[in-house]
Amino acid sequence: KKTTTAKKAAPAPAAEGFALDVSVEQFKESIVRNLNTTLGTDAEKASDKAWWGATAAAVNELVFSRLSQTQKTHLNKDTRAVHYLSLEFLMGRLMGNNLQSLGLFENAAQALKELGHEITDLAEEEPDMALGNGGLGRLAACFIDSLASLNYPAIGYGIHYEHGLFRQTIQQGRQIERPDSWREYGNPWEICRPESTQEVPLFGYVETVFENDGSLRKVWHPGSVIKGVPWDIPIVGYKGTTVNILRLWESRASEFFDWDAFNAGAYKDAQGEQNLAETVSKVLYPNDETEAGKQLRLVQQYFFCACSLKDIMRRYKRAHGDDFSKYAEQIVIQLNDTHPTVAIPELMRVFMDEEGLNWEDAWAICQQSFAYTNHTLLPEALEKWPVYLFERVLPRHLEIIYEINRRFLDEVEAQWPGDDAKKIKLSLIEEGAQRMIRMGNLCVVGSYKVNGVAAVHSELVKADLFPEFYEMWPEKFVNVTNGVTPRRWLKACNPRLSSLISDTIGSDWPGQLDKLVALKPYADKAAFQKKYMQAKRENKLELVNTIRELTGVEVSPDAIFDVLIKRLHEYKRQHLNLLHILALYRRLLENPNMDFHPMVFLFGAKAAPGYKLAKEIIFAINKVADRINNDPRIKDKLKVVFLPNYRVSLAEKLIPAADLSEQISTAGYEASGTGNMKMALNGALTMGTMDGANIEIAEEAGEENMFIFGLSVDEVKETKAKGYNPWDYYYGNPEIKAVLDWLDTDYFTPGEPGALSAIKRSLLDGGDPYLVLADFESYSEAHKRANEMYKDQKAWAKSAILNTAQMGKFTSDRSIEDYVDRIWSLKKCDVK
Ligand code: AZC
Repeated sequence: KKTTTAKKAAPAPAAEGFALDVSVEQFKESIVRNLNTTLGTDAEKASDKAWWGATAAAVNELVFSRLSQTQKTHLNKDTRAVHYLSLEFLMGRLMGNNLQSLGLFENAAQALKELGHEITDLAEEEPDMALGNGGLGRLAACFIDSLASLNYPAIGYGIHYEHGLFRQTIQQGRQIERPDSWREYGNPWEICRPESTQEVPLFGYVETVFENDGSLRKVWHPGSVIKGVPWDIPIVGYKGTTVNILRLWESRASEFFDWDAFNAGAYKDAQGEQNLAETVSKVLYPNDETEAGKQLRLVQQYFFCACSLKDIMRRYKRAHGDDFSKYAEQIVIQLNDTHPTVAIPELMRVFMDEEGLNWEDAWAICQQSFAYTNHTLLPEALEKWPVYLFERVLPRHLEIIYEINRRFLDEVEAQWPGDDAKKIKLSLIEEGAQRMIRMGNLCVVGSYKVNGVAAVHSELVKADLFPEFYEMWPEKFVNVTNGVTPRRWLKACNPRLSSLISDTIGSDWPGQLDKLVALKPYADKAAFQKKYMQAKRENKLELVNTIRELTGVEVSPDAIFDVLIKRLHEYKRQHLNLLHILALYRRLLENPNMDFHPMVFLFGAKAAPGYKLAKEIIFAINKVADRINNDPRIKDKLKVVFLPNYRVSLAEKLIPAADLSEQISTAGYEASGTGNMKMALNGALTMGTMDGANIEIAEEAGEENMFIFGLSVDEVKETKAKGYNPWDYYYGNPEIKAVLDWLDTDYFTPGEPGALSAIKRSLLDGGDPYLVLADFESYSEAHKRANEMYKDQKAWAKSAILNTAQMGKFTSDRSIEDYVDRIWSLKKCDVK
């Protein structure tokens, strides 16, 4: 009987159980070799940027083989896959995450140290990939991380913007926008795939061909064609076996040119449209929740949808040829908001005009292939496109939309016979001075599932946004509460807390976040509390340095760090926080010995360049900060810091250091929020309204471990229905009156009285649409509770630990499993 005899040499001790077998020595060798062969320099003269590039190249050596292995496996097994169409992917930096996923972070750090470099310093050399605005784009990034980590076949499709979200600087207190040139000097993480280039038709006209057999055929003669060149970013799953891709399309001018159409007069502005080809993927639209309403934005949307569908079709045909009976079985296309809606009529066009299917067959496949995620109820964010624009840019798609609408309105007639008001309300076309296409309605009609992003939001989608559609197709509507990847948002960004957790309960939690509940018994233990608060304090000390470097403001780590980081929007109510800061400032001026634990209020926010009031709020925060930070009378009790250029990599520094997490939207307006999850996971206590996912965070963490305030969703509705009058609060609460009147003086803007009045005007003359004044008192009371509780460090530590312990639900892995169960029906595919 043969037993194993050969004694294998023990592999070099790896930092993690799952880590690749790459020793520190091997990593060093790879970095130095790449310094020579990839970067063309050497260890003596290499810049930090080159060292970073060489480290990235060393990581890629490990990633690329897994990438091809994954692609081969998916091809051979011919698995059903999800195609995540999103105009935004807010990836941030990739080095830390890729190393974490491969289990090589410690070895890489050690290798670099032995070569004379700190990995944390080199990490700063990497520009953020900021191809998104905010929550929606970051969610897409967390989702593709989880899809790969859970071994699901998936591909993300988006645009390879030359410029991501603008870089924000602050000058004299005001936001200045500068272009973001993230790949000016190349990007080591991406691979260009010219062999998969696609052509995208635009403009022109539609010809009706009368066939001899009496049938009709539609032929689109495009006025111009642009090229889409794909760039692939490998997405390394946690523990590294699946490497999926994010495929981003870049636009280029095409050699192909329809001279016939041109001569026939369909191609009007040759020069303009030639330029268009190069500009389609130039910039990300910096509008969060409102639409640019520009032709270029529509072209962007169509461009990336058309390229992606062609790519999907190419892969489908490789396995199934022209037999489309398996299309919906193999392919699910998730629409991240309405931005990729035009994919629906595009797939209809491809099936009918290019593949020869009839309407019924084509429509049946479409309706079983698309699913749509709604991210907001704000009416200004619900996309509508003028009919004339479609007529010009996508004439064939307009015809198809009309036909979808005609058939859909027949269904409406069947459901509500003779009810014309219903038809007017539900029609895909909004009638009026300017006829508009309602993209949300088209999404609901063309998709087999529609989901909101938190429980309360999904209920409002059914009850308020699409009530008739819900009546027609109740089974279409589902909820999938958002989540965040714990790999980036705890393991990588908060190494101190991460090691403490792993030392206490083991290291499985990044892949199974509900394991964190094992921390609960430690919440009461003095020794653990001490270590937990020590990690927080060290994170705060690090942030103190960052704040000094970025703003010159000196803050104390002993103060409560109160953090409000998100896009600037009235509904998110940064100005509620500001008014409360003014109230605290007054109270301290009146009574400098007031019983109050010192606080540092930290803000990070970009405003859409055209959003005037949002920019005025940024200006006001900065002016108030200047005054307060330099007022010796209250010194050190209150500090206000606006950190410029808020982005993913800055969030990674702020979140681990937060004591209080400000989640103060008007109830019913924040669909979910994801920053709320990140901060609670890292042990910040939420100061929040009962809105979005805050409600579910309260269910998990316990209301006693948060500071809940303000009107509920129903109370907000009631208040508005009764006829809300902000003046009642102005005259009814002397503190509100005092802080609002303060904005009219020149106290914060010497020599310029009224420079901050825009906020007061919006709250009084403007009617205070987001009920800032109605929630002010309750907010102020909640802050008193928080301040009081912080003095009892044990009680605070216990609540903070219980937050971390009970955030398991909010891993994006759980969100993805919910999508799989409720919408995608995918199967895991193991990659060897
Ligand atoms: C955001 C929602 O405002 C936020 O509540 C949610 O958590 C996030 O999506 C992810 O679902 N919406 C957007 O970012 N919207 C746009 C157009 O950017």
